[in-house]
Amino acid sequence: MIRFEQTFMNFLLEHQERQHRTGHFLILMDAVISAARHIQYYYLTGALKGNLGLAGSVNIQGEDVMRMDQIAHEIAIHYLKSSGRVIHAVSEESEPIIPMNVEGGRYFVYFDPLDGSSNVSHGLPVGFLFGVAKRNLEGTEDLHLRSGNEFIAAGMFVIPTGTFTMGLKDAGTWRFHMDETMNYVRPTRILLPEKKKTWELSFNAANRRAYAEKVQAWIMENENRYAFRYLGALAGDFHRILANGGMFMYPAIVNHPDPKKNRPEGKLRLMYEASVVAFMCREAGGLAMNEKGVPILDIKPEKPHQRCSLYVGSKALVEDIAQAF
Ligand code: FBP
Repeated sequence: MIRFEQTFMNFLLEHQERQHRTGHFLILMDAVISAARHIQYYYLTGALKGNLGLAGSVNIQGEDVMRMDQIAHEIAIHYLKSSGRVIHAVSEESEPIIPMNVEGGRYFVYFDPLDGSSNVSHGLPVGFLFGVAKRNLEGTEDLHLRSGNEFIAAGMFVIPTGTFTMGLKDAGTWRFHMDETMNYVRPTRILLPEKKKTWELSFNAANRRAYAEKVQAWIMENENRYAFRYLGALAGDFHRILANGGMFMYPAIVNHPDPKKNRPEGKLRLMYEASVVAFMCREAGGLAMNEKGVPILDIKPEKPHQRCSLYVGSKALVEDIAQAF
């Protein structure tokens, strides 16, 4: 007897029908899923094909570009363009906004094609992060960059583990697993666990002496209460937080011994990293803030690649550290 699992696309079809919505979003998500599969294939074969090294160029953020960053970007752009549903896209690997079907498109897509660059050359877990917002169908469309609160969906693929997690506006955050046919199946609703016994803290401990005094003091006071885990890839670290609870944080770096390494406004990018995990976290019953105590989803982006500090996870813990801000 063959056991058939519910696929992501069937899950989304039911969701769209329940909401009496069109098929446009299904076509867009089919493109995103195809891109994720293709990126997974190139990452899994990266070592043998010699694609896990440097590309020899520097991106808008002034960081060395990995060959896989370029490959993942190229793949995502191909499928998003071919869907015909995208007005424009913002990618971590492209300084300018990428116009697509500006007149006929229906969605804005903000994405990080391969998050967790420091893990690439080792073939360790990385992520494909994306956020989706919709055209103003009621009035004139000014093409403004959307805040997380204007997203209709956001998700992440942890590559190469084959897990896909996605939040849908007012419909929760759901996890899917890749089956033997490379289909994402078995939708499982994710809610951050209330019980503190599994909660974890996740941050780059090497930077802790460069955080603001108040943040260092909060860590000193709380670090023995929770387990500590850090993968060095937001997608992987947030994947754990969604399952076990706790908090991932990438604070502002304000007094690093090497001033060039200071990041007073934070490191992670608002539109395709922080807002993406903040959206999924809200739909899973959690919270995300910056170091000024402003909810990440409320931050209106002025620039496509602007950075922010990030505290995301179990509401009580994020609210607790926000008391210290
Ligand atoms: P990239 O998208 O360029 O990889 O940067 C983001 C990131 O790698 C996150 O995935 C991760 O949480 C963080 O930077 C790791 O930074 P650090 O190496 O400073 O701890």
